[in-house]
Amino acid sequence: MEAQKKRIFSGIQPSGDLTLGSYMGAIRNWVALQDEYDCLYCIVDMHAITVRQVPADLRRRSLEQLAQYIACGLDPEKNIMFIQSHVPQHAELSWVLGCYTQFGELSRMTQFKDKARKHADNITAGLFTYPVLMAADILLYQADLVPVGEDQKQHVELCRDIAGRFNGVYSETFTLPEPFIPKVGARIMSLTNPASKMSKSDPDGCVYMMDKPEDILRKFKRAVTDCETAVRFDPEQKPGVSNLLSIYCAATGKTIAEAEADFDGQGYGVFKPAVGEAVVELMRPIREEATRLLADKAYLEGIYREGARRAQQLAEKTLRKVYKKVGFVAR
Ligand code: ATP
Ligand code: LTN
Repeated sequence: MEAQKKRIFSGIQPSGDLTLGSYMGAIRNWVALQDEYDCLYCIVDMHAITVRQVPADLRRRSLEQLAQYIACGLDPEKNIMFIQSHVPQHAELSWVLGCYTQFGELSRMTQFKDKARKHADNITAGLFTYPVLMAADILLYQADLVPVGEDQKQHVELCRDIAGRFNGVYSETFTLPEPFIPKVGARIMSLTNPASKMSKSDPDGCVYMMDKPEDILRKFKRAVTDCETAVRFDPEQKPGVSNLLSIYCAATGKTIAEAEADFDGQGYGVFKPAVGEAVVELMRPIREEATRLLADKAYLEGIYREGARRAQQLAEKTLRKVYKKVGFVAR
């Protein structure tokens, strides 16, 4: 009999169009892992409303995101792909887990602190408890591995702590998940401000997966560098150039040393467009395929409906166990 495959869960918020960061930090790994693992890939729309969204945009982007997942190479036959709000068990488990999470733990989350600063006029309870919902996402499916970018490591660690605590109070209930963070591309920085992460809800300095080739090239030509000319990897002294080198390596599969050698003695005038070209070629087939898929709404609907059905079956098993352990009367 074939050994049980390990399980993966990951998700992205439909809070903006997907970026080069979402691709290099997360989706690319999802594709690489889909054969070896039993995978669930989610469109986490409930997380997206922790900051204000325009309803029509949220709806459109959720569908676009599914098309982009598939265009990146995720096979709907191999993976369960679904929309978070279609599986009510996420909200249900989130409530329970919130009762096993400390206020102090949530207060220390850097993403909360960052977003609270950015949305100072709308710091909601949802934004604060965001990591609890994320823990529910992961624990509902007993995931072993969570492929994410560097910025999400703290949330996955909190998820482990919550799971460990629950298991300790009751008995073994949840699998403790590990973050899976890529070696190259784990933290792509903004092209206009290399001190901050490239983030889809921060359009400045962002390269979107669906950007046209000429827009991608223009953004790279304008990318912030420094006043030297040497193409050298040095994140402290040369954050802009180092970020471009990381992107170039992630796009071409070259090592940093090989990339530095490629541009030895050549200035930024050659280097920046070359990085742009590498990204254009990486994104071209994805953009074309996503555009094609988006024209077929019935196909996409079939995938997310079937995904939700399969996800619910798995989620319900865990939720029943949890409800029983905490002492709820069986329905
Ligand atoms: P938002 O701006 O709404 O917070 P975001 O662009 O930061 O969104 P998320 O939806 O939070 O993106 O992240 C999706 C996935 O992509 C996560 O696994 C995250 O770690 C990864 N990711 C996001 N941005 C980057 C980046 N700049 N570099 C590497 N990985 C990233
Ligand atoms: N918080 C993640 C999105 C997310 C997620 C998850 C990632 C929500 N639930 C579960 C992995 C596993 C983010 O990318 N900002």
